[in-house]
Amino acid sequence: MSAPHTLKAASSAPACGSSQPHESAAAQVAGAATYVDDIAEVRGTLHAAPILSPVAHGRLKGVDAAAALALPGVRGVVLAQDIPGDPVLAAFAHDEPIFAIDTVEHVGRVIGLVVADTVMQARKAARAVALDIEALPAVLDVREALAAQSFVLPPVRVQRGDAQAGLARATHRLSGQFEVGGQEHFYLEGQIAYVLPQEQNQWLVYSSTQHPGEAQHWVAHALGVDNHRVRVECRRMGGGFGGKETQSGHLAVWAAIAANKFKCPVKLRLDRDDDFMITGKRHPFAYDYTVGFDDTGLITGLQLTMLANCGFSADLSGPVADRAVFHADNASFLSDVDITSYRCKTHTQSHTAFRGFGGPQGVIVIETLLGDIARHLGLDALDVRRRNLYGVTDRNVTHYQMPVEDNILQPLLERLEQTSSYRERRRQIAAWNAQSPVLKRGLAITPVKFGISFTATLFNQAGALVHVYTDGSVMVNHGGTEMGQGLHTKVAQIVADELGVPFERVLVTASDTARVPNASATAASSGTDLNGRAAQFAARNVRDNLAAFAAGLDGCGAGAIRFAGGQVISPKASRPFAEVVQAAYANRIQLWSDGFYRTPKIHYDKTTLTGRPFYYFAYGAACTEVVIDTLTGESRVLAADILHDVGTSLNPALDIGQIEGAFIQGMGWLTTEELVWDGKGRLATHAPSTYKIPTAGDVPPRFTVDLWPEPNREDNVFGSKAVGEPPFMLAISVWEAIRDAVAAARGDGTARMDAPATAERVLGALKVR
Ligand code: MTE
Ligand code: LUZ
Ligand code: MOS
Repeated sequence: MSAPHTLKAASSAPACGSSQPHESAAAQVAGAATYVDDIAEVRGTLHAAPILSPVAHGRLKGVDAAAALALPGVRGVVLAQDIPGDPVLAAFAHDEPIFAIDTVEHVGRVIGLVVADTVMQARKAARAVALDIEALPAVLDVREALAAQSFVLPPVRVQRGDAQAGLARATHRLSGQFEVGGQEHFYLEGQIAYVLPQEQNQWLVYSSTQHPGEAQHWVAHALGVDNHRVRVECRRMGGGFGGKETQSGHLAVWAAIAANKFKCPVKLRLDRDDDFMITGKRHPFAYDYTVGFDDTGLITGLQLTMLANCGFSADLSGPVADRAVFHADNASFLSDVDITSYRCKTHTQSHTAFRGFGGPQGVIVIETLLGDIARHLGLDALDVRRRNLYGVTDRNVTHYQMPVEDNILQPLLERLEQTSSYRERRRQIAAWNAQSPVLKRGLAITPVKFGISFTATLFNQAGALVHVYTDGSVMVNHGGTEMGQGLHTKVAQIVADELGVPFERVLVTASDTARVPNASATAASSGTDLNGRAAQFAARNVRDNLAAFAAGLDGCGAGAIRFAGGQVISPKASRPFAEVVQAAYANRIQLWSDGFYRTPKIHYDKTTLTGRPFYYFAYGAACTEVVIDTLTGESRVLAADILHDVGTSLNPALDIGQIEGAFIQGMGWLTTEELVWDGKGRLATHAPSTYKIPTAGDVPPRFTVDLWPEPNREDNVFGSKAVGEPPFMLAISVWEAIRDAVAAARGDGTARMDAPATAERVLGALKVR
């Protein structure tokens, strides 16, 4: 595998702040980047396929594998009784059997595996397993779940001020219900794990996972061994998007149980349909609201009930639903607010992390209400959004009691309003719509304010290892994982600058639980904030050792030594980095170190959801123009102009790529990506034939991304801000622009609709009663 590499001339300029190409880009386009399924299989590797429940809720009375066992290549089946350790997954809530034991709780629930010589033999045989299941009544809808008090976790209520009084003194009130659909992650590389038994009850696991440490812990718990016997490695994922934060761990556990039973390496790779049927998705939400406001559109009171469809188990639903509560304000100061969040248990897949992690389900409510308020009052929606914006010196504390200290919403919105020619286009669109009976255009600017830190405070820690070899080359290993977002590239940039060496001298290697233990998931957009800092600290330790050594050579203070341009520079001499490293090695100086980082300032009370859950906020805004066809309900995004805050960009190309990708992924969530479960709880949309993600052709013809030119006001690595998730919510401007177009077509100042705004829903919303 010799990838054609374009080696850039080693530059002496700092790496941070420059658009270094993604460390895997060349290998990826050449097909030479290794994913789990590309790892050469060890002789004797067996392949597994899952046995799935066809029933949403039922008593599992028997599994008859005789027909499957008679098929060619089949080695056997794996069921709950084959689990040597705890049959319940080591997930935080401890509420999920690894394989269904006596009940099945969703269509696609994994009951066990068939293991065979080839993957096709295993998949065919899995379908031949006869299941005896006595169907029970299934809860398929969140409102049914609420009525039945069917919850995976208890409800949470957050209040500030007096919502009832705020509603009572309002001149206007709107109440209603509203639903937002879920979303399939649709990572290009499906879920996969490859487990290899090693000597003396040790286990090597290759997993496409955002959380190797969790997979390690889960596998060890299921096998009944200590964590140190399980090593999990992940070089990269072909996309994760939150879908490999916990869901990937299930595959590792299932494959490990099979590997244990057959004493052979076992690979488990799901095909796309099974991946859809088995794994959790973005949580669908339903809402009940009453909002009160004055003649200017200022919200005086909000009563909100959020119903999160969590599926059959808790998984990450607690922190997801918490984040939805934390983002129900988005950019608006809510003086008097009362939010109740229900974590509903339904008989569907167990819904999980997905880019934004509940944030989008919070932000979309308030932005929808602001659009409705504007239309109700005949005001421009941007003016109403501005009217409710967080202040800088007052109206600057969130409903969960966190002061917003870094608010740049006002100038950011002002600049986007100018650069997008919002007012002018508003007039043009009104004139255009007046002469266009069938096609109608719509326009919207929506802001984003997204809290950065894991809401589960303990996860905000990271470790890293930096090794400097005697030739001056540098290897970094940290607890984060690469899923395409460019984390490894950014960490390499940070380490390169800390040591003053060219970017090309730094190599980031696969994530590995044997190198950095107890690492958090790469999630909550905090990959660079956490691991970048840990790696910086590790590199700093090595640099300090080298500085002390060089100071000794030249008889100066260590503080006088600089590292830049591949040189170690003292007041007396400038020496190549590799030369100093060699000399330091010869003098028995330590050339490698660990680094550890924990996010400062954060804390909060888990029962009242009050405190400072976030280190800082990332901001942004998007101006989107759409056109809808009132005869077919189809919509297209014509233009999107984005102004987004990444602090001081570590890598503008990667950051802009993240912003573009997040916007398009968010656009898919709100337009064409519709998950449909039928009356029996079967997911009817389980392949690209029926589930439509955006394609290259859906990218708006005009698509501009500008970065806000100010560093992070908190002390974060290089002055940067996290970028992975926040821009996802910029796509809510697509939703609001579509509703603006719907309102233009209806002409009565309303545009009620559930999300996503599929062609069918848009047509439905156009019907004037
Ligand atoms: N970008 C790509 N290309 N692929 C992904 O899977 N995941 C997103 C985001 N950007 C993702 C992505 C999600 S959900 C998160 S939380 C962050 O990347 C995680 O990486 P980071 O913390 O390093 O930004
Ligand atoms: N909190 C959060 C979390 O804000 N984002 C996450 O991805 C997450 N994952 C696990 C637990 N809490
Ligand atoms: Mo991202 S949803 O935090 O993996």
